[in-house]
Amino acid sequence: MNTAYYEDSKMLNAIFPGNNAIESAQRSIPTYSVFGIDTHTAINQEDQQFLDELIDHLMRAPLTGRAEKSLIFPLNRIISSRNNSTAPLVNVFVTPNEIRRLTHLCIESFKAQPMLLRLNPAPRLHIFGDLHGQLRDLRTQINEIGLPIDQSDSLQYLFLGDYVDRGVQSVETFVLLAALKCRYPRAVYMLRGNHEDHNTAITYGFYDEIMSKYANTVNPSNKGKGERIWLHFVSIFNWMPVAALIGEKILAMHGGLSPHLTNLQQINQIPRPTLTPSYGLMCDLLWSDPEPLSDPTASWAMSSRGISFTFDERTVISFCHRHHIELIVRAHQINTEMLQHGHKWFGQNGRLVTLFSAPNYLNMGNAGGVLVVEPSTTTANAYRVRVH
Ligand SMILES: [Mn+2]
Repeated sequence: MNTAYYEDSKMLNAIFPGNNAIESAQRSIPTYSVFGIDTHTAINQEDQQFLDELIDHLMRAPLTGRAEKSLIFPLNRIISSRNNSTAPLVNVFVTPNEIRRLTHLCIESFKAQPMLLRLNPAPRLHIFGDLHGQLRDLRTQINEIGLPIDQSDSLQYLFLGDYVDRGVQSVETFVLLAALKCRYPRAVYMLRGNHEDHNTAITYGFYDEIMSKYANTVNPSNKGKGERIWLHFVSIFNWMPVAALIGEKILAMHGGLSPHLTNLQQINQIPRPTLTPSYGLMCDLLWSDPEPLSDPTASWAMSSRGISFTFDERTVISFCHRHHIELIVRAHQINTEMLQHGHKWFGQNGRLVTLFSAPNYLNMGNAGGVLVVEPSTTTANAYRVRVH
């Protein structure tokens, strides 16, 4: 793996103007529990052991030699046209019982969190963009950064969604993250992407992956099993939070801003459980994109995706100014400008960055980007993008 570090001094100053500023911001954050982070979710010893074994199983399972057809499962039209990679997969199977048990823990854990998470970035927060079922790549990235247990409270993960679809190990990718999230509720945080939804994942691969892995129709006793597994995942999706406010300075979500967003507290008022609506605040947080607009008088435009909007840099700057936000971190896009480093700064002012963390996505040869937020109280505050 090729790893490079980027220090961006312009961003460094923009985000954390000085030690005093960040320290006072930290002082003003009393405890995690005030914000509804699920520290009070009691995980008993049996559940802990279950999660440890599941995590261990997924992290240690060997790779297959090469991607064999039988392991990619009967390819549907979308996947076969998009993924003909011969890279090895992880040779692992999660049982229906494991999924059932994890679903229960995971829903309880998400329920205990607000829709807008509030995190303190200290001491080290890693933010991931789209993953799309690439378990092998996710494991490599986690191995490089470390599991929370290895470094006791010294690192945190925030995942911005799109765990499923496109890639062929979406089940295992989501299960690994959900298990880590339940096992380490103060270190691992997950937001919902537009693919974590019944209407999207039924079309772009996840539903078909579940059916091919869990609905063996040759045995009549398996009737309905695939559907039940699918509903387990969808019921988790419907409880996932949609945005995170980090150190009161960085706002993170999967898609982007919304013309409906006038007060950050509106995010906490979105009712749950819910499918992702096709219009409105929640839809935009998961679906919108930044895009330079040709009309200098417009701030918002209809998205070419056929859902939600695009917004320009002036919208970003005025939003940041109004809500005292220094940086918006989002995912949801990969384009030719992102191939080399897996991320892209939007506009001239460095107020928005797009992350994409699935390397060689659909054989595009792209790098996967992971943002590291690292406030320091001893030296100049560090802020860097790590590129895999
Ligand atoms: Mn997306």
